[in-house]
Amino acid sequence: MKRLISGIQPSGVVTLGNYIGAIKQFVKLQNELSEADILVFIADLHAITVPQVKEKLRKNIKELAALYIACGLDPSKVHLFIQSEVHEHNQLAYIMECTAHIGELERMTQYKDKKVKQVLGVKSSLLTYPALMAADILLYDADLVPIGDDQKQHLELTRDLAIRFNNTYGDTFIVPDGYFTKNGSRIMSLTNPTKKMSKSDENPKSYILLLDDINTAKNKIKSAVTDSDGIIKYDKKNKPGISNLLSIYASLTAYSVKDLEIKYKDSNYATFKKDLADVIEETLLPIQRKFNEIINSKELDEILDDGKNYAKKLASRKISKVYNKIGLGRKI
Ligand code: ATP
Ligand code: LTN
Repeated sequence: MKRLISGIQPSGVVTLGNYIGAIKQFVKLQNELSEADILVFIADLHAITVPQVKEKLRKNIKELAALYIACGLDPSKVHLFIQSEVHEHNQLAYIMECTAHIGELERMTQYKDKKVKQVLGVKSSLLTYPALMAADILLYDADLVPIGDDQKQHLELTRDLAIRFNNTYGDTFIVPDGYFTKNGSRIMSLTNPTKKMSKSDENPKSYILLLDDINTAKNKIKSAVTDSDGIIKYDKKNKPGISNLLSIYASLTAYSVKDLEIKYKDSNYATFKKDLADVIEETLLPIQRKFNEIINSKELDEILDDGKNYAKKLASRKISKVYNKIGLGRKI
């Protein structure tokens, strides 16, 4: 039986980028791989590598849980849990820190990008972040990890750490593969289409949040940065803005980018953007409706309790095995 795992940080409300690059893939895999064991979690420990406000963090955790379900994750098929409630993640993260080299952590693009934005000083956990991510994955012997393109480097490192540990202590971890969507693995910012869309961006016009007011979301599409030649054609290098909007459109509908280029051959950007804004509305409305139904329900807590119990069972077994391999404590 294949096992899949993935997580999202509750560092803000989920963006359309997170939805297309990650959550939509989880839902697709859940429906296609009926035999697979799927774990999805809220990566709250990852969120505190940069400063968070307590009340906001709690709200984001709960909302992310509800959004996962509102986007179509089926709790009868997927184990949904909160990372910090399964303490073995921290235990294995330390072992991964003892496996990783500082040089390979310093090479991570996400570290380099986020480091320069930290006005109150860079926390050491921002550097060791990939060790925790490796732990999240290896703790469960996951075979497949659905993620966006920006996490490719972290997954490569996870594989290297698994192989290194196995070579040192004997076969312990499964070496996981990434799973990426062909279209939409990197949705770009609406205000600067050479940068990825990110929920922690300081400019709210750069992203669409799944909980954005519908008209606000539609206006963000209408004011998205494009070029001035007016031709609706995918050309990532020379026309990054319109290419990004084409990727978004294709990811949310049955059209391919090629179909859209033909459909809008004789149209202008305003018409194209208006239609895409309608697609965004059709995407967000049912998600928001379901979100409002479950955000304050008892059911949501029960789902998270069940998920936690399941994850703990797997994680505690694995961490004992790892400690034994290394020779920590006494043999059990
Ligand atoms: P932050 O801004 O706090 O760094 P983020 O919005 O970049 O957060 P994460 O929580 O780090 O999002 O990512 C969750 C998942 O969403 C990951 O699998 C990641 O690869 C994917 N993802 C994030 N941003 C995008 C994007 N712009 N396009 C496609 N996938 C994305
Ligand atoms: N680092 C990821 C979130 C994340 C994750 C994971 C994804 C943390 N642990 C394990 C897949 C598997 C990010 O998107 N920033």
